[in-house]
Order: sequence, then structure tokens, then C-alpha cells
Amino acid sequence: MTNPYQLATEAADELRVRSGVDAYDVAIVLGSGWKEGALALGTPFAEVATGTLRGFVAPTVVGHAGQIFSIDVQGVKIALVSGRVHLYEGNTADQVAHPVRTVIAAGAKTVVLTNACGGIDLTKGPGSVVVIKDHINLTATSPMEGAAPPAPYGSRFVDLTDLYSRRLRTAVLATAPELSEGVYAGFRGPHYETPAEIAMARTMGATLVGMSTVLEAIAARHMGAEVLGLSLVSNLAAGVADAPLSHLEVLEAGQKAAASLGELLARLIPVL
Ligand code: 8IG
Repeated sequence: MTNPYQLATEAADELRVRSGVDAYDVAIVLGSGWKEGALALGTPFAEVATGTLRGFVAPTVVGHAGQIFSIDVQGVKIALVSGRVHLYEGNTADQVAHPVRTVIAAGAKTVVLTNACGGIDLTKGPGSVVVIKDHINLTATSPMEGAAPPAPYGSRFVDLTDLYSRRLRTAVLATAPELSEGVYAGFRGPHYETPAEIAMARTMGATLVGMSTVLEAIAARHMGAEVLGLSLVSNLAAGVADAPLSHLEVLEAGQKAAASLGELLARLIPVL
């Protein structure tokens, strides 16, 4: 089988041809609720269906279509990656990481990972945007598993001390002081947690829970990109409030937040 880096390089070459972009500056991976706001940043001058690129698996989740939009925001070439894929769809860690590896192979030096997640902290309820300070990978897998990465990529034993770039976090908080930071616990899902699992995550130091982001962040850091993580809290996690959780609630929270997420991204682009 082709190694994941070779596959990403080939997909990146196809993406370059189809988009006309020689090298992206920034990639933004769009989680639930973020797509509409991100598309308000600028009119795409190219749109590539990920199903036509090597190595991409089709998303199976409602609200996640597989497309890479290319936009130019004041000279910054941005790839908007819509149609994230997850472990819980039956994908491997490498398949989950492939879109991020592709856009980095296509030049992106900064990767913004957005998501919708559950909130553990009652003071950061639905609609809050939280900057990811660090994560706890509870998926029991890693995109670094498998054969050693080929040159020029570094060792599979990648240092994650500064996984979510301090430089970017500082710049983002200076620009958007209304935001706060949190620790994201990445579960496999797709079931939501039990109240006991949320109590465990809280004890471990997590303030956010989700089913994405962690594997992409590791792969992006390994390839040398600077990583920023932005979470939209869509629901309070199990047992935090009295109400049951629903996927519909998640989609609605995203729709309601769309305009403000777009404005936030527009403010952040110049400081990335
Ligand atoms: I949106 O409560 C969203 N994604 N694991 N738990 C997990 N993922 C989520 C949740 C949640 N809400």
C-alpha cells in the first residue's frame, strides 16, 4: 500500500492542478456549524470535490460534504476543507488525517481545526467558542502508527509539547479577548459519553469533549504545521445539565452561531 505521505503528496498535486493554487498559506478544517461562516470569508475561486482526489474517503455524516474551497483573503490563500471524516465512520487514523496531510503537502503552514463539541464547564454553554489549549487523546490510536514516516518528515515519536501553537493562541486571544481556552478530550464516539465518563474527563482536566480534531492535530504538527484549534460548544456534555443530548441540537447550535463564527474567523485570519 502507498504510504500516507506519498498519498497526500499525490492528492496535493491533483488539488494544486484543479484549484490553480500553487501553495496554500492556511487551511481551515470545517467542523459542524463552521462551514457557512467560513464561506462568508470570501467567494471561492475554486471548489474541488474530495471524492475526485486520491486517498479521500467519503463522509457519511449529515452536514459534512466533501469539498475543498479555495479562497483568497487579502492575499492569504486559504483552503477550506469541508467534509471531515471520523474514526467512528469506520475509518483508520491515516484516513482521518489524510485531508490535513494533503493541504499541508499543498503548502499550508498553518492549520486551523474547527469543531463542534460538548462542554463540561457550565460557564461555557452552547454557543461559546473556546480556543483549544491542549488535548487528551482518548481514541487509543494515532496517525503515527504504522511504518516510519519517510524523509523529509520527522520521527514518528513526535513531540506534542507545543501541539496547539502558543504563538497562535496568544495572537488569537489578543485579537478576540472574549474567547477563553480549554482542554479538548477526543473520544472515538459515535455514542455520546455517559455521565461517569464526563466526570472522568473533568477529573483528567478536560473542559471540552468531541470526536474529531486530535488525530488531525497530531498529524499536522508532525508535518511541521502550526496548529490552532477552535471549538464551538454545541451542547453541555452528558450529566452536566439535566437535558438529554441530540444530534439535531448540535446542528441547530451550528446554524445559530454561523454568522458570529464567520466574523470571528475574519478577525483572526490577519493574525495567523
Ligand atoms: I457537537 O457531548 C458534540 N460532539 N464526544 N460528546 C462528544 N462529542 C460531541 C459532543 C459530546 N457534542
